[in-house]
Amino acid sequence: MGDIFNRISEAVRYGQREEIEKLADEVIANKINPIDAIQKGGVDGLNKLGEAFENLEAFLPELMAGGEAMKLLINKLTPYMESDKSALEGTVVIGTVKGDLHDIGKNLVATQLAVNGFNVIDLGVDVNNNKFVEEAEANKADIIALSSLLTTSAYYIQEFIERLEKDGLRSKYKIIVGGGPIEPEWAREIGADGYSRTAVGAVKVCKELMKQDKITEIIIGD
Ligand code: B12
Repeated sequence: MGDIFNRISEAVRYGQREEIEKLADEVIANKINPIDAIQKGGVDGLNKLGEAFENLEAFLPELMAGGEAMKLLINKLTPYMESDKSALEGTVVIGTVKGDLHDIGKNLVATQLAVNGFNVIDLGVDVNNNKFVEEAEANKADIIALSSLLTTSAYYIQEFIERLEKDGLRSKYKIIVGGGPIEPEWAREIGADGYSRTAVGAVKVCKELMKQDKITEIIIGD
């Protein structure tokens, strides 16, 4: 099984879409858990690509090709994800914050929440703080989920929480944050209610958040 994850990782790292098509079919045919294929294969490949980009061994076109290959993998495997929609868990408004166009991780979190019974309103990328508030109010959201992959855009998460406090809306919503540069310690510092490094962990955190009226200590997922 490790071998197929390595092959997926390599195909994403080098943006090989045709290879991804074949590997996704192999995952489906062999009934391999699609989440494992995405996490242990695809995410690993993107991490390697990210490192290469940092070391000037890969450039923007490669970054884009890798992102596209990953999206293809996710699109092909999403219909095969196990779903548990026994009861409506709650409503989550999710988006990638202002200035940030990365949406692969955010989409994974949104999909996992949706297949696990949450009503998910996905605002897309480059979402400004007004939009998060407007949509949360309009959809009577329980949870607002913010994703950031850039150190520069992560600051808007902090600004968002401060703004909710100022507007007297903070206690109305549970806030969960995540994305590459976000560390759990920072999430705690800025007053978020939940944090997770993975999409599966995000579901657990959101379920836990729905059980509690008042969050006294941040809930950290895996
Ligand atoms: C693919 C990619 C791109 C693609 C994005 C395609 C797309 N549609 O998303 C493109 C080519 C567009 C891109 C552009 C840029 N990128 Co880029 N990109 C990446 C790369 C390689 C992978 C990101 C990814 O999708 N990872 C896989 C997903 C599944 O992981 P994830 O997003 O972290 O999500 C997981 C968790 O974090 C968590 N999660 C995510 N969101 C949330 C939200 C909540 C609420 C919760 C609970 C959890 C959670 O769950 C997810 C599932 O496991 C990363 C490197 C890396 N290792 O991350 C660089 C990286 C993020 N990019 C980087 C940079 C610098 C850029 C550019 C500025 C490059 C440039 N010079 O133009 C631009 C910025 C564009 C913009 N304004 O946003 C840097 C950021 C450095 C920093 N800390 O600020 C990185 C880290 C690369 C590097 N090592 O230098 N990029």
